[in-house]
Amino acid sequence: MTDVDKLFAAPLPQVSDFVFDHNVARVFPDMIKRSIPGYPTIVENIGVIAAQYAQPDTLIYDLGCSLGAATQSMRRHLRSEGCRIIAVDNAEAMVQRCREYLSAQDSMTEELVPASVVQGDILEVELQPCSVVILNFTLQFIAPQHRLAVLSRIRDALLPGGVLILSEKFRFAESNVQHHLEQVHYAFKRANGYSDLEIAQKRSAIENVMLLDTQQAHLERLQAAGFSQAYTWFQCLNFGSIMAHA
Ligand code: GEK
Repeated sequence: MTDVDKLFAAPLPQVSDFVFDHNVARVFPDMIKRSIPGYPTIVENIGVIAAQYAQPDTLIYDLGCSLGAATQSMRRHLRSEGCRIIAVDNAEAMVQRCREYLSAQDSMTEELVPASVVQGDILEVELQPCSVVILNFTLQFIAPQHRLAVLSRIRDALLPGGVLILSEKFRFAESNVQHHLEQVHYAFKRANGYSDLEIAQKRSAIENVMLLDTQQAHLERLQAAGFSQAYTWFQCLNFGSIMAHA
């Protein structure tokens, strides 16, 4: 059971920077579904795409896994012999719960692809040769000056034929497009039961820790990291997901 996200419902004297602590982990599934338009579709199709590109006897990484939604989806879809998923997150609260969720999934379904959860920083974790890497709304929390290095390391670890799925909240270079999509995103959040106060306080909490790029900047950076081709396979308002081929 997950709790309803009320973290920003009451007026806060001072809004601190957002952290992935136990309070967030407790409400995370509710928070992310009510905040990211298209999230359930992206997560389900990460499983479908991973099943298409996973190679037998290879590793798959879910970097910034939170509670393991993408890992669980891949385990629902993957049939490749000998694959193993490594889910990584640096937040202890997320890692703890993610392990619980994955063992619950193990107890309900037989013969799932094995998955282990590692507490570690994406900037430091050593990546072994792999066929699929997931960065589902994680790169936006990495300091911009480190993003190219992260993508280059992923590119170097991917086997020929391997794929990276990169989902992000996008910024738009044209100010009126930015304005329209941002306003509709707030309407999406209001339609999901968030008040104007919750929306405003969450926005202040996140604005220093989640720094956004345009789709163009993502595609150019992927090219600079050595990916042969990258394109957007899904977009809903100002959120989307890119596939990048090794
Ligand atoms: C999902 N992928 O539900 N190293 C490791 N983890 C990190 C780092 C880092 N340097 N920085 C941030 N994180 C998930 C959702 S949430 C997105 C991903 C969101 C982790 C952080 O602890 C958090 O769990 C995750 O990245 C981002 O499919 O909350 O909008």
